[in-house]
Amino acid sequence: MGKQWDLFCRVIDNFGDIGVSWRLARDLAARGEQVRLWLDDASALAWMAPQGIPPGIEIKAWEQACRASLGPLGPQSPSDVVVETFGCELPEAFLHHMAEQAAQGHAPQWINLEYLSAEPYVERSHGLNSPQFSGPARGLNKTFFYPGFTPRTGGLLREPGLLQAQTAFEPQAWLAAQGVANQAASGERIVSLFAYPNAPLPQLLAALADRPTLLLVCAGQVQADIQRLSLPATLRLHALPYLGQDDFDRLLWACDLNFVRGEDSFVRAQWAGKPFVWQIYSQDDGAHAPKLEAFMDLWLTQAPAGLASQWRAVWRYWNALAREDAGAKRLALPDTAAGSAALAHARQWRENLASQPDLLSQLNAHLLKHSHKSS
Ligand code: TRH
Repeated sequence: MGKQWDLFCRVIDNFGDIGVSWRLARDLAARGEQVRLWLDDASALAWMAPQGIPPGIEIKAWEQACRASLGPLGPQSPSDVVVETFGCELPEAFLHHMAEQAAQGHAPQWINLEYLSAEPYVERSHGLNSPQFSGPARGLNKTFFYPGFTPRTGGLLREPGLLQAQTAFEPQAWLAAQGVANQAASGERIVSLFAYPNAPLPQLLAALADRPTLLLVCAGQVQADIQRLSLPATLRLHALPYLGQDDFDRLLWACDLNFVRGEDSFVRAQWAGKPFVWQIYSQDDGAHAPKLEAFMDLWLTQAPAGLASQWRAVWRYWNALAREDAGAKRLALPDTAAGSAALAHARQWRENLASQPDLLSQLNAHLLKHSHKSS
């Protein structure tokens, strides 16, 4: 019997919070753990999880964890691990419940799962403890767990069997199942688009006009916006419905180039081993600019110089961080076809990441190492 996990997720905006939490919950359940996933808004699961809720996962309403009458979660299922995603702040009633458990000699291990970044502070902050000196959780300890791209971070979510599933994947059959006509023989480039509404769409269309292209556009505002623009004659546009998370992954595997955003699709694009362009979640204080640069520095370390400068220009342009530059008046995409340097680099980056332990294995190792301190 696995551990009992309580995962807390607040949907701030978009789908990243629930997307990451849902992946983590599924990965836990697949490894035999028991998960209660507490959500303040579960509506996105209707499309993200079309097969329903797998055994081992229970969806709970956040509101229920706020009730003082929550009571013990049951002697059969006290929390072993509590995960607060992205500093979402646990309800006070639940903190009381954790303290009660601790008083009975079963203190849950408490993890704050942080946002993903390649910035240097991540290695410094990963694994830091925050002992609680006041409030309902006094006496408990919270540990900061940082995902990341290097061995001194918590790594990335990567469920067992992911790379094998990709190897067995048949893109043409998958595309046909989505109702996309097969024009592989014409040498058509296949591109996916998942972006924020401020992306420079006309410039993207211009950049894609140089060869026959199938553009698979994800559901949402951008899909409506791009359909109002005039399309190059060489471009076939296909509007996708909201896909289940597994099919979203397959979309990335099927394409020659993926435009992704936020956090979870950004990670999945890296696991796809295909060239990609990341649109970072923009912050009012501009904190996204150094975050984008830090990732590019790491990601491009082993890329050939020409490719590295092409990618930097494309990514900065796509993120509105260099449109004033003389050299970046338009989006100039690198070649991403079979045999290209961009594809070789994407594969080599994936290999580098896959040589590091995945996030959940690292989290479990951390919990095991520290379990004696909290029991
Ligand atoms: O939706 P996002 O922009 O989420 C963002 C980021 O997480 C950001 O860091 C955070 O601060 C902000 O939300 C609040 O992009 P992201 O992270 O890629 O999440 C999208 C999720 O939706 C991901 O799990 C993939 C999933 N998805 C599908 O499953 N099917 C689909 O059709 C689409 C379009 C997305």
